[in-house]
Amino acid sequence: MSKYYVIIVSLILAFSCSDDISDPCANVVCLNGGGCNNGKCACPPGYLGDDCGLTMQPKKVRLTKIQVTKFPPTNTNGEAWDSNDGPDLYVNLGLVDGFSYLTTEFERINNAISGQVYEWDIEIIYELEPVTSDFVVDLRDHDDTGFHPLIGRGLFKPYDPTRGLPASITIESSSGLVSFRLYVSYSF
Ligand SMILES: [Ca+2]
Ligand SMILES: [Ca+2]
Repeated sequence: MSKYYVIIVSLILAFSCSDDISDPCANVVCLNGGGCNNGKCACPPGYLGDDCGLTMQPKKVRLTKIQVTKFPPTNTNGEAWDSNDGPDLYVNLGLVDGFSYLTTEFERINNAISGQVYEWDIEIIYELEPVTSDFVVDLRDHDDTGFHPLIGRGLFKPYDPTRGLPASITIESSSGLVSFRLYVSYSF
């Protein structure tokens, strides 16, 4: 065997080796927390597509926390919710269809102050289904008279493909005076 043959074979091996070690993920971009594996994106739960840019419809959307981030100090007539102190907040949530509230009253927050944020951790397992249905969330002032004035009402869908899969859903009442933030988790 000539030494030239050995050199040529060595050069061929060197080039093919350099091809082998080139990174197949060098030009691959994976969205939404996906990782590249051998040139292909491996997507986290809920995401699919070549670059993990598509969201999957969740089977379940579970409510974990409700926040009221904004409410007005008075009703639309400019009157305080309660004459001597702040409103006694509670939240109801349910399907819009027939206003069949799925929740009983969450614990009441007495004498709330407009401008502060209030929140309710959801300790029971509470699933918002069907996930693409219209839901309503109401903020009311509990009164001993038994009539509980509506402070604000927001509408939302637990899953909206244009929104993707955020960890929290922000909802404004139609007046814009009341804002809710619903913290959710998804399963697929
Ligand atoms: Ca009160
Ligand atoms: Ca009250």
